[in-house]
Amino acid sequence: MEKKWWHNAVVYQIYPRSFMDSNGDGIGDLAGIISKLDYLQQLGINLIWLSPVYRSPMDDNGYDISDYEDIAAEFGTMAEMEALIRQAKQRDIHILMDLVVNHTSDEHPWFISALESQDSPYRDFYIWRKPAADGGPPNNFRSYFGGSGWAYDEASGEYYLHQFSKRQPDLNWDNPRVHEEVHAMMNRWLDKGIGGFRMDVIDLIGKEVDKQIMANGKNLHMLIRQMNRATFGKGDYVTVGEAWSASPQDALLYSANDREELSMVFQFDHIKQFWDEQAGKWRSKPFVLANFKAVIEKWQTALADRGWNSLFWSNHDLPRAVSKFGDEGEFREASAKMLGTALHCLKGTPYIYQGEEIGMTNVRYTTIEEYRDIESLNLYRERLAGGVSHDEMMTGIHANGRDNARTPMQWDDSPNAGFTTGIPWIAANPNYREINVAAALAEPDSILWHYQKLVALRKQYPILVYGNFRPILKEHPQVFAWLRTLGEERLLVVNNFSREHLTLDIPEEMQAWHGECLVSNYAPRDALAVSLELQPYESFALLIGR
Ligand code: TEU
Ligand code: CA
Repeated sequence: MEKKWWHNAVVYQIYPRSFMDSNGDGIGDLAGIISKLDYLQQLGINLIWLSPVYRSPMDDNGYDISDYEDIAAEFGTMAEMEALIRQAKQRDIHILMDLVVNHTSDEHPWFISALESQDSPYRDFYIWRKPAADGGPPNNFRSYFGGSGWAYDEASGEYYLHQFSKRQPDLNWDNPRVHEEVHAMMNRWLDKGIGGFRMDVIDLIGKEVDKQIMANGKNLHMLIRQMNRATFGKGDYVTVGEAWSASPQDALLYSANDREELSMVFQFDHIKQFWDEQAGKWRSKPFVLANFKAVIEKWQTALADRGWNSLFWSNHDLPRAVSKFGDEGEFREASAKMLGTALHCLKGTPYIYQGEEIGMTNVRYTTIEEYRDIESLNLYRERLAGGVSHDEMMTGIHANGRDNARTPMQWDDSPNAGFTTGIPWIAANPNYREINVAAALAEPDSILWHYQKLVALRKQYPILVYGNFRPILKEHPQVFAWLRTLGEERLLVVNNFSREHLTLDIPEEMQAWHGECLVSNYAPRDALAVSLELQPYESFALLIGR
């Protein structure tokens, strides 16, 4: 496959509101991020996915943009944004801006103009429909954030589409002028020296509204290819599209080398397997390793050398990795390191979500008033009105609510985890006193140094980047193991995803294998045998000698 500069890079996702507050207003900001660039350089990452910092009324914490080319006052100034790009690049770190163009904020000038008159030149930047015969919404499409996906505009007697909050009107990608405006904005950002884009719900921009086809519409890949050719395709940029609907076949359409679309996509099969068929994320199913293995094997095999996987446990919309896939109690450290090794030894680009590198956990606020996320707050109200109990909904929010990932980054054991000298916009997880960067830096055997080692391995061992993936011990209910092969080289990766002490029988052809242990969360293993006694959550990667 054609090699790319970013193939051995690791991405670190920053949710700016919660990363570091520099001015005591309780809200993270750009100056705070700049103050932590040395920390990120020490971790060894090369790319930062920066969640939105653009001007926004913050209805959805910045995923509702009112000016794509100015910075929200609470995050700082454009001068600070340009300083961040510059100072990151001095550390060989490139910024991926978050491109949110399925919708704007209702305070964007385009939408304000569209509301003023049906003759506005921006009216058909959005999606308007007449009421249904009964005067209600044009159809029964539901918003992801609760309620109808249509909002009524009194002045014109029409409804506009909003797949997310009613303050996030969907853009009309059937309108070529929308393409022109978005492409021009993207090129101005590329001219500022960014490294590329993360693309919010990119699978939704080709929607066929009247057929209620919202994801994977017929024009989707044409629109992305057009965007590629008009903007980032002119350089060696990194682009990752968020595609909740993507199958492996879709992912090849987005990311195959010859497609001139994106570098890779985020797919969510390993996330959705926790979601209940009826109640979705609000009734969480237990983690079943067999299902997880099947999903990872499917994706590793399908993309192989033809596309490129993104690899992630969490992001700003998802629960914390160690709480979801590992153990947040007795084996928090061991399981967090195992999850790091497992992810970073797969084929694709690993994403570290802020705080994952120190094993931050989910939060369990006791009242709904402590939560901030519009999705949780809206669905709490809607589901309780529908008869769901407070306790059931709080259990769902504790398991899968987005604020799990949005509590302040835990820098040290000072008040508010060293995130702010003021009152944080959302309360810090009380466990910051034990779980924080300062403690991790001081502990040679911490999750943090384990992550630093994983990031470095990717630069040292091409087999981690380009090695083929072949699952082994496929039927084992607690162990997820595989081989990476590149030419004559073989890397064996073994992960005990359970809290059990296990006797692992080794396949006969592998029993004499030995070599260099690249990484382990217990004593290094440099040789196999007839069987191995695995510790709880033990994981290791063994580069097999000839
Ligand atoms: O998320 C898309 C999205 O669909 C998720 O919000 C998902 O539906 C939800 O978390 C599952 O319950 C993107 C952004 O990542 C998210 O933060 C925004 O809220 C959303 O789009 C709208 O921009
Ligand atoms: Ca601040």
